[in-house]
Amino acid sequence: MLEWGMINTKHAKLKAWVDEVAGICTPDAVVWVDGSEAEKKRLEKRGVARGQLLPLDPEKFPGCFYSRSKPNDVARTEHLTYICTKDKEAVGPTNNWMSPEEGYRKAREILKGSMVGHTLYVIPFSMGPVGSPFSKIGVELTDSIYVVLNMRIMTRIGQPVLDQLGTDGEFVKCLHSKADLDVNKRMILHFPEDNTIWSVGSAYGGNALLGKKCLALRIASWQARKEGWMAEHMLILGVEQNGRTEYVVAAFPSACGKTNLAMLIPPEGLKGKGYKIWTVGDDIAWLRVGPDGRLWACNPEAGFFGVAVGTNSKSNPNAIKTVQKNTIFTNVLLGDDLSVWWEDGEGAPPSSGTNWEGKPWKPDFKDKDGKPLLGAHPNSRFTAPAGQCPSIASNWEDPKGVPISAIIFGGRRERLAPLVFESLDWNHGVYVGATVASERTAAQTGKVGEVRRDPMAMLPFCGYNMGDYFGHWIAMGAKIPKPPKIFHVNWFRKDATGKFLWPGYGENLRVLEWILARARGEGKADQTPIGWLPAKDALDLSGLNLPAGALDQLLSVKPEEWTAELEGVKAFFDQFGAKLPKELAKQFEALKERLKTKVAA
Ligand code: GTP
Ligand code: SPV
Ligand code: MN
Repeated sequence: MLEWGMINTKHAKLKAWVDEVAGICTPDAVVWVDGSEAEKKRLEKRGVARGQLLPLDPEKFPGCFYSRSKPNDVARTEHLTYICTKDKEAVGPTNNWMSPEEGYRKAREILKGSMVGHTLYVIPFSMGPVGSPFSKIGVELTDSIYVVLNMRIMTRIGQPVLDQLGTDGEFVKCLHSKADLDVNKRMILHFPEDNTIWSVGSAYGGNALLGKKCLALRIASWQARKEGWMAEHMLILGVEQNGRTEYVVAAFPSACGKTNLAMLIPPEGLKGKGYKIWTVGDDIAWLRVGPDGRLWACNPEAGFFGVAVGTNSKSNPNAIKTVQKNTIFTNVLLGDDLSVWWEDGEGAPPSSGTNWEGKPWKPDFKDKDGKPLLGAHPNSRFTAPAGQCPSIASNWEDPKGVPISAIIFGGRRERLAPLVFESLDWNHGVYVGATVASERTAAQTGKVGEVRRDPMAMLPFCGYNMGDYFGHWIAMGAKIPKPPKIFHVNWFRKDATGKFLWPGYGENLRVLEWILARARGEGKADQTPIGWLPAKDALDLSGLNLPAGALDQLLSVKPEEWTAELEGVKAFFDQFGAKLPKELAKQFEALKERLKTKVAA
């Protein structure tokens, strides 16, 4: 078999595994990815020649490519995502389970000969800086050039990783094949007991870039529980003022504002306060207890795989600047002038182009229901190197990570959840995280808008029984001598006419400001049954001009609505049976009592 690229490794197990997979998938060639610039150019050329990539206008978008996936392959498919363990209980009621035997057998059927006529690429990658004691190494075998080029941006790849692995280093075995991209033969399988991931039949980001959700969350969460740390679906950002920088992490469900918050630009009204915001990560945080007794966070990724639709120089100027070069755009509108565009994007759309489905597109075109024909899919994405972000923190690759002052949970709730509240203590904060609910977005297939429970924004990403996961959160609290405070935010509350009550985006710094003050033991707050809310004048709203009554609505807590919410929480918790930590049942009862007292008062 043709071997292309240098195989500079003496790792016998790795080589044997590559041979074994090549034996199943029977590619025409095996290529070891070294991560060099020359290799990148070669791959881009090949991708273009095979019609998988299109170079954009080199003047306007240097180093950028366009890619379109199949219309039925544009989001994560949670119903086709499995955790395969010996014991079904290990994955719990919120994950799909399959036995490892069945998983391997079914996927092997699809993988057999799936790479005939294609090349198998071997991508050694590191989640976290190469060589950091906190990093985890994976090797992804894939038949997709798109995957190789995306992994090159999202992770650290190539020879340095092989060097780090040495002759017998541990790695996660990641196998990906597009196969025939048939949704009926699509499976995203995780074998945490074997340190293995097999993904077949999809080329969409979260299903195919196996370092991201599959390794850095599902497999890592399993390892983290065993090893005493945390793998979370969180952004990491630093807030600098007067020479001091404080860091927060925030867990919001997919397409609920992590990238936006991570790259926030201080709003006009707070300009005089001299804030600077530093981006450390926009999607995943690995958290450990540091020698100083605080919780420290690292971003295991090296790039951003961000939602394109809605990104413009008003909502997220730093993201717009980040994607001007060396970026891969997936499922956006391709202009005939080799430009890209998306709804609520930047500038005027091109006069004509091809939309995400490959259909001819002009600004006035309508779909079959008479609605404007979408240029970009709502879950269209950009893949861009983190280092290109103007707000990237100078210490974003520090293997120690950054010390965390506050943990923020949030969801997309039209009603109920106030703009912000602070939990009473760590265990109550875990309850708040465990009961997050959010309206579904386009980031996963399914009905958009429906409210579902998404604890810690990890529902689709926790690699084991969520009852045990809640227990792990409780246990971690006891192990952190100086724990961060835990908050909940909601940027998405609406008024009676369906308009957002809070302007969001940069203005969210006003909420962060209060959160950080509270974390320091400052900032005024009023106690309510659900936790501490900002006192009437505690948020700095200078220059904001909120409509009359908006702030009252944003900060209102109606005990009867929260009492009604308890029903859904109970049903959700009941699924876990004996796995639900007693502490959470206690928190539930305590909240119920506090709500009663308040109603009576
Ligand atoms: P994943 O990459 O899927 O994990 O998502 P993410 O959490 O990084 O999502 P992102 O920041 O890309 O959020 C995208 C969606 O949230 C877009 O529809 C934005 O318009 C919307 N959004 C982000 N921040 C705000 C905000 O402060 N207010 C409002 N109303 N919408 C927001
Ligand atoms: C998400 O859906 O939460 C994402 C995109 O960040 S993906 O990597 O596709 O999961
Ligand atoms: Mn995400």
